[in-house]
Amino acid sequence: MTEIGVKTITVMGLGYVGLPTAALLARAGYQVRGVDVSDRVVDALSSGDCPLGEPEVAEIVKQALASGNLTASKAPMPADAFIICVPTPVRVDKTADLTMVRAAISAAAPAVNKGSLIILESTSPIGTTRDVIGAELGRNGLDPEQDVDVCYCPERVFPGETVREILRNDRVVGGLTKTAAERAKALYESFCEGTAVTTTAEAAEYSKLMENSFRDVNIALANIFARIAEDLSVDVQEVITLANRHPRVNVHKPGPGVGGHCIPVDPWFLIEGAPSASELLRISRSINEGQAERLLDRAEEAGLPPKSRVAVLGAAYRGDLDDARESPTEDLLNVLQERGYEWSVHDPFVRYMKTHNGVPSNLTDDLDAALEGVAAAIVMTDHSAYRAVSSETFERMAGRLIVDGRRMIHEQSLINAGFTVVPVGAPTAVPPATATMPPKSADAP
Ligand code: SAJ
Repeated sequence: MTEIGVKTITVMGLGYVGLPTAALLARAGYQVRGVDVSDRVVDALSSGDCPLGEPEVAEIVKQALASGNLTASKAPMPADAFIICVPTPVRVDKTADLTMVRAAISAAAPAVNKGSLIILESTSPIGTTRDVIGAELGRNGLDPEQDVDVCYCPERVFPGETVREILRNDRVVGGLTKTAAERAKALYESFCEGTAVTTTAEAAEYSKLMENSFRDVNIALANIFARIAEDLSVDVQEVITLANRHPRVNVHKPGPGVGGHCIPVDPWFLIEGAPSASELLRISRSINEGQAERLLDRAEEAGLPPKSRVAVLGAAYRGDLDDARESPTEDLLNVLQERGYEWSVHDPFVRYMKTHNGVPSNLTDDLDAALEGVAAAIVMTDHSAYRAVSSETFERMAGRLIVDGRRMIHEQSLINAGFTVVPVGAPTAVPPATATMPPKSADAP
């Protein structure tokens, strides 16, 4: 540990990346002080509890607190290293909001001494490490290249697999100087199994934005393939399987859009930095943002009565998570509101969903109640539980229309039971004349 020159570490921001990182560092023997602006987070940790729900994270956090190597507070203290893991959202106008990075470094800077290592992990526009972190340290009398070691090392965790991903993924470590990068590399390799690859701060910032933009563009391409298939009455799912047999082709999965805290946000940092060169990124964003509305358009074409009541299945942005940040379900709720529909949103895990412009989420964990009497069900999240929903469960709907934004449901058995199914990436399927007739037909579309 001494060759890294780090025994004490302050982690600024105890969210889904900062807290598990702090706990893993504590487990590796460092004295870690976690700092957060939230009373709720600091109070929970001070009482030995973990404010995050992911079981593996909760376990290592509780162990780290019990060992005494991890403590939490609202105020930064001097330390050998500082790691900043705070959110970097986009504003309504899609420009980067670096307020929390600025607040974190300005709170930490008075506690930074000569020789400290400062690492930014938050996904950030190119130049942030130098222009925000370095500049603030400069204002506090420290030369960011001579007096301290300043680095950018983007987090790369996949929610739901956080601990494994922190430990196993390779890291990109970009320094304002080579010495800074080498020191941060040694720190990460002291508690992670992955290799830390050194580069400049700007290349490291760009690599993170490139990774998530790559995914956004590829999902947009899959969604375009889905739209073509819908228009030409082909099933895209089968065609993707065929195309992916080619050794250099990997078509992604079409769906109701792209959610999460990173992929719908990060391309905007590149678009803002280089607007004329980023046309493909902008188009991809607009394709992915338009998927939810397209599902509703197709439901209406299939007979969804105007201004009726629908059940939205899934609030989370990805299956089997309790995370609804930037979820495509919010895009759908916005369009449902605009067009005068009523709805309830079922989710087995999400208990709270932040929506904008006063649009209510009407969230419930009772699937039967959500489906009771509605004109249609719209599947938005690939929760495993939705695979098992039977046609009997859907029978409590008043209408017989099911939109499958994830290709999750047992399409054929539902069609046989008399339901019309609108699958993403395939033409609308209507039941055969011999299908089981609905027990109640009052409001059926
Ligand atoms: N999705 C599709 N089709 C696909 C894959 C995903 O529609 O083929 C949708 C998902 O349902 C979800 C969204 O895209 O709504 C994003 O999900 P995701 O599984 O791609 O990833 P995230 O946002 O949970 O995590 C990503 C990961 N980045 C990459 O895979 C390049 C993760 O490794 C990053 O650490 C994380 O963003 C982050 O924090 O940046």
